[in-house]
Amino acid sequence: MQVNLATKLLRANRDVAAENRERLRKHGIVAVNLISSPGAGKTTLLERTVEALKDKIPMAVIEGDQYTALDGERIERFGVPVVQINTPGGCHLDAGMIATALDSLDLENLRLLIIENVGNLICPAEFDLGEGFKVGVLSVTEGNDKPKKYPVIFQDAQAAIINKVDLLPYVNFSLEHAVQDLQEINPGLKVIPASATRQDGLEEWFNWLLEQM
Ligand SMILES: Nc1nc2c(ncn2[C@@H]2O[C@H](COP(=O)(O)OP(=O)(O)OP(=O)(O)O)[C@@H](O)[C@H]2O)c(=O)[nH]1
Ligand SMILES: [Mg+2]
Repeated sequence: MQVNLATKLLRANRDVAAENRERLRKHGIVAVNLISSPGAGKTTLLERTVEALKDKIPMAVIEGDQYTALDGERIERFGVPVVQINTPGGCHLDAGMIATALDSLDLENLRLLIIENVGNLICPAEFDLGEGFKVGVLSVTEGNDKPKKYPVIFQDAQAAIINKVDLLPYVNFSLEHAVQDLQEINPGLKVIPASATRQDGLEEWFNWLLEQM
């Protein structure tokens, strides 16, 4: 019974995601679903991304968070449209939430939509939002075992950012090993080592994003 309910829920989500995807396609908008465990650096990466690209590409951000608007406020400072979605107790965004958020955005004048999912490496992976691309963020403080322990997001993603490489001298993490594991999980995955604070690897990330437009 429980299994059936979960299947129904995922099927209903998939239908709304397909509607979102079609709506975004009609408007020529590329949507990116940014997923990571809490604190891997999604909002910091977004801050750098918005700062670098907002004058080149009309963009908006959807911020998913369980309880606060803190991340939304961080992005709003850059003057791009932000829709904050709270999911009290919920560990992921779903397609219906994105459909509602799309209603409040000026889709005619957008080209890039970045969605920061709720910080969680497991639940968001199951829920298609209608995005064009999924990007997984892993940070070097999380440990080398994480891609293999939580592979679904990396299997489905088009790119993975290994963030916080500035901390490599202080943590027990092999970048080489992580790249190897990620590419074993998904041979087509674009892997970008980066530091959102020291700004390493960000040009490569921006260029990858621009190539998808
Ligand atoms: N050293 C270092 N710290 C970083 C880097 N990127 C982010 N941080 C720090 O990591 C912490 C969490 O960063 P956020 O960007 O808020 O992470 P997040 O993934 O958005 O977190 P949630 O939205 O809560 O899931 C903050 O203290 C950041 O300053 C980095 O490249 N290097
Ligand atoms: Mg965040």
